[in-house]
Order: sequence, then structure tokens, then C-alpha cells
Amino acid sequence: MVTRCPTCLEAVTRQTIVWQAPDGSPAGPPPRSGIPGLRWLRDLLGMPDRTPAEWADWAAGGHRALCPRGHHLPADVLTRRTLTIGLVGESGSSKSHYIAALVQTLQEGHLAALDLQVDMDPATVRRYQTEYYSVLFERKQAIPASRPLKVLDEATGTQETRPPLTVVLRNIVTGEAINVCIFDVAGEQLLSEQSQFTWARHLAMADGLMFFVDPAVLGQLPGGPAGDESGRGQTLHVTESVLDITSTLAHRGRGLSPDHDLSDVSAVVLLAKADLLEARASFPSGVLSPLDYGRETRATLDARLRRDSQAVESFLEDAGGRNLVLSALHKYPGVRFHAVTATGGSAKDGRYPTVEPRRVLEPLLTILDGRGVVSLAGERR
Ligand SMILES: Nc1nc2c(ncn2[C@@H]2O[C@H](COP(=O)(O)OP(=O)(O)OP(=O)(O)O)[C@@H](O)[C@H]2O)c(=O)[nH]1
Ligand SMILES: [Mg+2]
Ligand SMILES: [Zn+2]
Repeated sequence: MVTRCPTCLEAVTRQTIVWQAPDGSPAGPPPRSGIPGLRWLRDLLGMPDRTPAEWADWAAGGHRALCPRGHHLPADVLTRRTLTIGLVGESGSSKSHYIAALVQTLQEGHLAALDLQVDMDPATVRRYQTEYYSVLFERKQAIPASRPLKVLDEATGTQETRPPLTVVLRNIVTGEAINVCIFDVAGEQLLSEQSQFTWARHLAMADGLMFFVDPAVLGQLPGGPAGDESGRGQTLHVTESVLDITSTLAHRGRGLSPDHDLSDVSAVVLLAKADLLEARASFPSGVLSPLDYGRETRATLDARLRRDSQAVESFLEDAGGRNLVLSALHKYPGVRFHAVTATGGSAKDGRYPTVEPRRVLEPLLTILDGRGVVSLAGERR
């Protein structure tokens, strides 16, 4: 299998990776572990060159591995499985707040119930802290709109793309680690095929797609529209067309004709900012209630996610989103629907009294289940 840079999709090999010392000067690859005979055996068995802890120490010291176009590569990219997840939604649809809440919730350790330990890629730690955590959870302010990064070197095709946030999920039973790269791109860079291809190329090969629906676009919401203070609300039509555009890109990236199923993509539709809706009589009960992973089995979790998905799907249909639902089901067979709130409520005078995310982990869980990282319905892996 070809290993690709998750950001630009350029193939990377042991020979083309650029290794950098903490001062930016060229360096050798991280030291390999074990005695030579053992290394030979690990090579033969296709096992990672080094343990996750060895890589983490190397990277924590400021060393970097870059693709030929200069994008930071996740740890042990050549031997470790790397899942790419793209967040797709218009400006103001809660993508950045969702990431802030997701990473925070991941770190609370709920996935231990599914044998997964969560670590952050060293390069991600600092960015998450300054761009997401300190703003939303410490200062309790809204995260600013993501700035479109628009620098393209036509000669080399190098684009300035916001690097992904990378978390490492380690199975505590098997010891296997995988990288999960989550891309947060400014909404306006996702609205056309050309701009997706230029600024969000990862979507062409993403393993997981998260489509964000802002309640402000739901036209037939009983009790009137639900907006927030962001003032960036778009229309349902734009949300539907973004879903189509991403599907076109994902087909092209895989060399598939448009009528082919995207069977190696797990897609979820997120009804974001669902706190704005939960007081409505038509809002399905329970779909925003936190899950207690300690009390759930894989089977009960699976049943719960299926049931909630159907409830959110019906709600969206009734609220004017019938086209969106049909299009999602058609383009991404097996797509699941989730209601999430990244903040738990709205800001007052620019500050959140409290920030209490709910149900942010479950869309990721659906993708991990779809990609075989956890197995909810089948046998325990
Ligand atoms: N009530 C409520 N408001 C939210 C929630 N998440 C985000 N918001 C509000 O929505 C606004 C937009 O959220 P962002 O996370 O910046 O949206 P985005 O999709 O990243 O937008 P771009 O970066 O412009 O593409 C924020 O300023 C918040 O005011 C939520 O879960 N509940
Ligand atoms: Mg954003
Ligand atoms: Zn790259």
C-alpha cells in the first residue's frame, strides 16, 4: 500500500521523507529500536520500526518528519495506519468548536471502555492548546472564524493548508496504534470543487467525512428558525451542494465513476448546535443525552447509535431537510446522523457561562466502527 501525505496526498517513502532537527536543519530518521536481528524480524513481519513511545520522545524533542511539499507527517506514518477525517460544512456551522470539544472529550478517556487509549501527536498539543482549548475552555470565548489560508505556489503546487490535528489511538489489548488526522478547513474553502481540491485535498481520500448542518438553515423548523449569534448562517441549498461536491471529489480521488459506491468512506451528518433545538417539542428526546460508556456494552452502544441516527434523520426530514437526507443516503450508503452540541449552549455577551459539550464523541465512534477500528456490532477485536 502506498503511504500518502494526509494533507497533499503526495506519496511518501523512506527515501522522500524530509527529516528535520529541532532547529530546522536536516537530520536522520528517528533511531530504530531493538537489536539488529530483532529489527530484521520486525521488518519481515511488517511491524513498526519503533515503539509509539520512542517516536513520541523523538517528536517531543522537536524533531519533525515532513512530506516532500513540507507538510508535517503524523508519527510512524510509513508503518502505522493513518485515518484521515475531513470536516465539511459552511462557515459558522460549528466545525472548529466541534473539534475543540471532541479532542477535550477524547482526553477524558471514555474510549477506554472500548480498549482505546488516546494520546495527542506532539505537534498537535501546542496548536490545540492555543487555537482551541485556551479560547473555548479556559477563556470561555467563541473560537474565531477559521481564516482561509490562501497561498498557492503555482510552480510547485504547494498549498498553505491548515495542518490536521492528530490524535493517536492505541489499542490497550493488542498494542496497535493508529493516527487519526482531523482537518478543520475554513467553510468558504469548501464551497466549490476547485477550492476543495486546492485547499482541502485530503477530502479526496478521506476515510471519514463529517458533514455539518447548522440549524439556522432548516427552513421548516416548527416554532421558527434557530440561529445563533455567529451571523454566518447560509442556506440549506448550499449545505446540500457541499455534500455533492465532496462526493464528486471523493470519487475522483479514488478513480471511481460517479455511480460507484464510496464503500471505503464512513460518512456522518452532524446536526450541530443541537442545544438550540432541544427545547422544541419536535426534537427527539434522548439524542443529546450523554452516554455513560462504563455502563454500555458494544451491542447496547450500537443499538443506541442506530436508534438515535434514525430519530435525527426523521427530525431533519421533517424540518425541511428531506433533500439533504436523501442526497446523503444516496451518495454515502450507510451514512449515520448525529445530533451534537460543542458548547452546550449559547454565549452571552461574548462569553459562555459554561462549556459542556454533549454527544461529540459518537460521530467519531461511528467512523471508527465503520473503518473497523472498533467493532460495535460484530465480534470483539
Ligand atoms: N449554541 C451553539 N453555538 C455554537 C456551537 N458551536 C458553535 N457555535 C457558534 O457558532 C459560531 C461558529 O462556529 P465555528 O466553530 O467557528 O464554525 P466553523 O464551521 O468553524 O466556521 P468557519 O471556521 O468560518 O468555517 C461560533 O462563533 C459560536 O458562536 C454550539 O454547539 N452551540
Ligand atoms: Mg472554523
Ligand atoms: Zn504533503
